[in-house]
Amino acid sequence: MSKLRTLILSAVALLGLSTGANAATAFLPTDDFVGISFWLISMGMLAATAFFFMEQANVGIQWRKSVNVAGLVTGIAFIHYMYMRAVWVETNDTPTVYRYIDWLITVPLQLIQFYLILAAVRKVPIGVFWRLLIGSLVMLVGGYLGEAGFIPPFLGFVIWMAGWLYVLYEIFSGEAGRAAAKSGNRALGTTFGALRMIVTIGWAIYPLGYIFGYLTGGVDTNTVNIIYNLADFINKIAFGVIIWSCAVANSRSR
Ligand SMILES: *C/C=C(C)/C=C/C=C(C)/C=C/C1=C(C)CCCC1(C)C
Repeated sequence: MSKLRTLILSAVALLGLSTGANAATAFLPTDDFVGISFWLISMGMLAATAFFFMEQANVGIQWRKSVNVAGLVTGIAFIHYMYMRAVWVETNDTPTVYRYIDWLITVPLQLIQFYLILAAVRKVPIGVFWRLLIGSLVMLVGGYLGEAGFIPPFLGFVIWMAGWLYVLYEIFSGEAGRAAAKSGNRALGTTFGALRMIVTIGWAIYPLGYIFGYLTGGVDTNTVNIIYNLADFINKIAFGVIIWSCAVANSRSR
């Protein structure tokens, strides 16, 4: 049985090696720094995913959902990074469609985290969950329709901004923000504040990449991709780590 497995694994490995027909384009050149950033971030996503899922065992039961969702976000991003990396290394093109599919799934999951971490320490109305979900979907659909040319790009940008501002309102001064302020939980207050800063400042990196990449004369694919990759590191991995540390702090004090 184990011999058979070794045989199958070797066959798969050989097949994998032999499909890299054109070494010049199929492998990462030493001076392709954008490609290197794709590799680094994809491995970071893998490590973060394994870490969050393993840490399930070390947090209180009411925090497992949040730490789980953090792992789902980096896991989904990891799979997309494998594809984005291949598109970049083989064609030097921006893998827009993979990014948007990734955002379509991970952005709503991340906003739902605000609901989940509140729900871990107190009662929260379910309306908070729905408003965060709907706000994030409005944002993403607007952005995609604009970038894909179904509606004028400027209109897409405006819809994005509207959805984003709505979400910011909810987490700063809306029901979610007020619930966090009233929670009386120190670790939650700090965490909620840090996550809010990520959604405000960390997320602003994407439109900056968009402006530097697309709106400053010609399309600079290097800049767009390196900025988006860096942003994903902060907004997905660091975001998850902050949630995890809050979960650990709260589990210990119980
Ligand atoms: C994990 C991925 C995340 C958190 C992605 C966030 C993406 C954005 C905040 C994108 C924003 C954009 C605008 C505000 C204007 C139009 C261009 C976009 C789509 C880059």
